[in-house]
Amino acid sequence: MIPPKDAARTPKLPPAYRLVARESVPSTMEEARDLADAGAQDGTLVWAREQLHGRGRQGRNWESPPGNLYMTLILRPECSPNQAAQLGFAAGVALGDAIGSVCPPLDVLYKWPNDVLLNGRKVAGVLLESKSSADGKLDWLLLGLGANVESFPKDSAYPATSLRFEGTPAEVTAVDLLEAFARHFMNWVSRWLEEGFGPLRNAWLAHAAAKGETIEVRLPHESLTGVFVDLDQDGRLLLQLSDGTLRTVAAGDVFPVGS
Ligand code: BT5
Repeated sequence: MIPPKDAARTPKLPPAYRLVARESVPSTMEEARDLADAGAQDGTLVWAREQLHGRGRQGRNWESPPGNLYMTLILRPECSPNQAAQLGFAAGVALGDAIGSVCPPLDVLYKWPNDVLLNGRKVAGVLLESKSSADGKLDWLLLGLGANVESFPKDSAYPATSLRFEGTPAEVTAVDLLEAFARHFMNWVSRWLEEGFGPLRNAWLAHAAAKGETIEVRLPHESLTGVFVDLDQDGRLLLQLSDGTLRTVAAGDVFPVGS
């Protein structure tokens, strides 16, 4: 008989990663930042079973009870900070691949910039933070990933979901998802290093949510409504406004119109 998988086991990651496993932390971002500042090497991955103060972009809250996946990866790619932001797409697509490899067939879509949706609801989000030296060279990039395996908040700004809610059997745990993610992410990073953003951009666009549809993009001081036409070569959103002009958006929050 095959023994039931132990949800409490420690993840086994490919040798390119160095796992730092924690039970409970305020946020894996802070843990990773301290390690990065102390010189931790590329591939150091901070993983926690729960976060007490998990955060999203713009200082928003990220609900982080035990059972879901919370991790931050320290990366030191030799590229500009702008190019490094493309790794957020690698995280989204790698998580989509990971879901495809450990869960029953699910309708995975990517929501700009780096969210992953299941049946139209957010299952995962990515948070990127970086530090550059005075000459503009990237020192480190922190890639934070939160993915809902067991539970999700009921009152989020964008409707949320979890793998379990979408029918993934109880045997599949956050540890399984992390292991699968780590493998796929590594492959996408190698491809990105060798071939640039093109293949990643294509993979993302092939499952992009709301492409060709009218969307609302909320920016810090304004809100834009237009058709999501394309991603540019750097991963920025191209939006066609009602007067026909094209607007390039580097950061913002996408919602269906009128939501
Ligand atoms: C994100 O922000 O989507 C990035 C989330 C990154 C979380 C990871 S967990 C590991 C690492 N350590 C951290 O402390 N953070 C990273 P954003 O697009 O700003 O989404 C935040 C918004 O999503 C919130 O304002 C809520 O409305 C909603 N939300 C909060 N918790 C959620 C959850 N668990 N699932 C889905 N939506 C959530």
